[in-house]
Amino acid sequence: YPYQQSYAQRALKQTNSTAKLLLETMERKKSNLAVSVDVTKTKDFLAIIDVVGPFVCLIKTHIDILEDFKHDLIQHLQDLSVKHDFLIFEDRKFADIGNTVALQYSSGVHKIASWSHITNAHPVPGPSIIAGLSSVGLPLGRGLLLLAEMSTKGSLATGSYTENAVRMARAHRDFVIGFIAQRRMDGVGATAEDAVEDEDFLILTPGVGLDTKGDAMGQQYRTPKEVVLDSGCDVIIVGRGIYGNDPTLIDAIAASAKRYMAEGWAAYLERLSS
Ligand code: 5BU
Repeated sequence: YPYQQSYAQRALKQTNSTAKLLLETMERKKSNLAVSVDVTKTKDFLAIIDVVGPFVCLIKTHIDILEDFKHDLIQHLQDLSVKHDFLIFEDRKFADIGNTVALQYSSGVHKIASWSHITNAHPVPGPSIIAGLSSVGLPLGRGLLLLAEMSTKGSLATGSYTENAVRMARAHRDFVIGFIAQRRMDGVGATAEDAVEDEDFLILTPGVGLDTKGDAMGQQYRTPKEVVLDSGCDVIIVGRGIYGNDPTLIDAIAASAKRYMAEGWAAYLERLSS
């Protein structure tokens, strides 16, 4: 299966330039770690990114969480992305009609498409959401992930919903590079006519933690080994497992990022040799 090949080999076959760049970056930095920087102050946000930067392939943002957002923050974020060689993923979870999501993606306060290599969308509106987002993102060379599954207890994104999400992605491979999911999606929901032998969707997986099993609001954690080795996912997304609840403990944050990077990469190497 393609996912048992190295990230470098898989990069060669990607047609979307962002998917290619992410896989190349993972190989170059020997990291399948994405850090989700969910803090409310710009100062903490940039300090965490600067300290975890060397250990990640990707930084995931919820830009609307920042209470002191000013647009010059974007330039700082982009400078850090160049300095430390990582991509940016705004976890926006678009979920509206094509026309509205195109405006939300291109415009407003945050102008997400202008700086975020990757964003994501709920498949709930149907294929028109991909048409709307790709009208903005494709000319910029961006990539989209569909939310095929979620990490939370009681998630409704299961069964035929997940299968239909994969079918939607399969029909839009120029822009949809993969999924937010908890396992591999290659071949899911395919019929005999679909040529899926070489299918290779990127799987980015939140709900990763080494020290706890969940939080008080339905989040569920698995270890990097469960996610990468047992479930075949490509990128581990870690938030509070790395910065806990004190975003100012910079040395501890660097140490945990290093630890998750090592665990994620070891699980990947074990998958390659299995
Ligand atoms: P945590 O601190 O590692 O629990 O943060 C997880 C992040 O991933 C957080 O930003 C969520 O919004 C995001 N997330 C998730 O946890 N589970 C999902 O299924 C999806 C996103 Br989609």
